[in-house]
Amino acid sequence: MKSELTQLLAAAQLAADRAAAFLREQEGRLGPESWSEKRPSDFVTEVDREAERMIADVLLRHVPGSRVVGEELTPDGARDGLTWIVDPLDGTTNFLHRFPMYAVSIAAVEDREPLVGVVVHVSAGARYHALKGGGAWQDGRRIAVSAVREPRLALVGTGFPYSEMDQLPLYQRQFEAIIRGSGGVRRPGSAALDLCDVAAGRFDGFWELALSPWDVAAGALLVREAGGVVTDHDGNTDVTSHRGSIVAGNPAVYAWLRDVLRSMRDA
Ligand code: 2AM
Ligand code: CA
Repeated sequence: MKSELTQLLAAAQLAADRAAAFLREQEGRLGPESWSEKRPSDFVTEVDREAERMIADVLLRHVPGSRVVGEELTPDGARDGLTWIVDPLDGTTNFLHRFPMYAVSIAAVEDREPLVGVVVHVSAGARYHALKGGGAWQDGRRIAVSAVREPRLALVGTGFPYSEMDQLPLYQRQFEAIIRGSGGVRRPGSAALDLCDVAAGRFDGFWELALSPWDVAAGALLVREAGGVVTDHDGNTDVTSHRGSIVAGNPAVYAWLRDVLRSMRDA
């Protein structure tokens, strides 16, 4: 099993590195005439699709019999057996504006359980990975969630609603409670990187209302292997099989965030 995971990791890293090199080369080349909107404010370009083709090609060649569920080309693919959950470009809006918070995210999942996660922060050249039972790592160094326990000292990441605007009133209530109770709130714009920031202990917690499996599959394994907790706002641990809410953090800050989110919903 261990050597199997190592092989999956090698394939995911190769695929992510290739896509990251391509994205680095393409940054700043796409004018607004080539951005298309999937939903209001949800942009995609030929660069997202080409990066996903490159990734799928490497993964399927190195791991025959596996499947790919990717944001742009195969979002509704079947998930039985070993399945790769791929976001070729997490943070497309940032990429289009040359704001440096965007990433490649690849996870291997079996029976809804992430086995391997790889995230590459393209402009920083930082490479994150986690193996189920094998810890979380940044550039070859083991990472761990923070030891901050008190909410008023916590730095909390979030993502604003961007397409599903009917969620804005609920989000604004959550935002007010968390900004009042925490040490600070940040919104970088790539959920995969936000979860890496939790795993590395820079963020003490993170929440968002609606994310897709490819935004969070790799990052969730990173957080868990770094000693943190990730669930949806109801406490369910399966965050890779459908779109839904997310809350993550070191165990203490996660517990506080979940209590706040629960009280907002019940209010
Ligand atoms: P994406 O770039 O792969 O679509 C954070 O809010 C998450 O939502 C990101 O991981 C991002 O993933 C997705 N997202 C889609 N459109 C967005 C937008 N206009 N602004 C911010 N995030 C967006
Ligand atoms: Ca994407």
